[in-house]
Amino acid sequence: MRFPRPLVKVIATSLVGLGLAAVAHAQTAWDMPTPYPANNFHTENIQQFAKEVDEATGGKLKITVHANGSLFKANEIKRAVQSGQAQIGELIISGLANEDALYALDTVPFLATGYADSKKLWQASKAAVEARLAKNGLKILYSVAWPPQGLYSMTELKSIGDLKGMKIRSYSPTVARMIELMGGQPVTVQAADLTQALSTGVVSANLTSSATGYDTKSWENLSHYYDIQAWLPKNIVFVSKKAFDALDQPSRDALLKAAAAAEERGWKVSEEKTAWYIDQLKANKMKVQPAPEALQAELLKVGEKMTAEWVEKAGPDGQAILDAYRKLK
Ligand code: PCA
Repeated sequence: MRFPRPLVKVIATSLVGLGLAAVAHAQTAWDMPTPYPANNFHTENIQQFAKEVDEATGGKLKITVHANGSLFKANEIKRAVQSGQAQIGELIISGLANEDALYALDTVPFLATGYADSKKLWQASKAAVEARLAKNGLKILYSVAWPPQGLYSMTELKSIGDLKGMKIRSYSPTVARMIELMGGQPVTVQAADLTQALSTGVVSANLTSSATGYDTKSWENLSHYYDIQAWLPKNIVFVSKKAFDALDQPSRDALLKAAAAAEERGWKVSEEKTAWYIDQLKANKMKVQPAPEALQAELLKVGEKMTAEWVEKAGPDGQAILDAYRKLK
């Protein structure tokens, strides 16, 4: 069958037109697995970041956030991005501590216990963490700290002896080590499974922030919160270098700009919301208090031991980071 010539021309022109339109609106869709619930402040910050990227790229780069370990579980997210199953993700740095001691630095107890020090610790260690992740083809976009970590318990604690043999929930190798040194039994439970682990009695104490205590309705299973302010662990939002390099320059610029804004916003919200989170624990009838003196002194000793252990593991490079941090203080 032969088409009349003018018709062929019309069809050909519109095909070219459609092709151009497709290029002009070429859309990149990224999946972003994250470990924490949708209403967590990190996740809300990430949603805002994704929205800003969408707007700044005129809809060319769409990031779909899959919160609460729904696409990949917390401990699968790094590998998923490394292997291209997802393009961007979020994780807690100290969750990687078995790969390299460097990743454990921000969970060394009592090394940096407030926001100002925590920022300095990041300043001193950021380049090394970036270089380490670059070896895996990953690029950090930004990092945000959690509120200070406290100790939740079902019973009153007077000294470290009260933790003897207790099953205590851990989220990273360093936290597990601290629990061991406190005489407890560490049980690794990711945040997404925490409420269940508490309600079924798998663990009866927990080391985490007021934020996660609030997110997981700690008061349903735990009665005491000791505000020991042991450290401020950090999350990173990171991207596969390959996916990043495949973007056009304006999209890369937009992504980096939104990331810088998210970092600033995230640290601010984390710090500002801490008091609010603690108030929520109180409002829900938890006994919120500083650790009794004896307990705090014993915990500080555990911190000293863990600092020494960290230096030994992290070697001269680690020592140099620690020295740089202490100079900034
Ligand atoms: N919440 C996360 C990590 C640190 C924190 O404050 C958790 O408990 O898993």
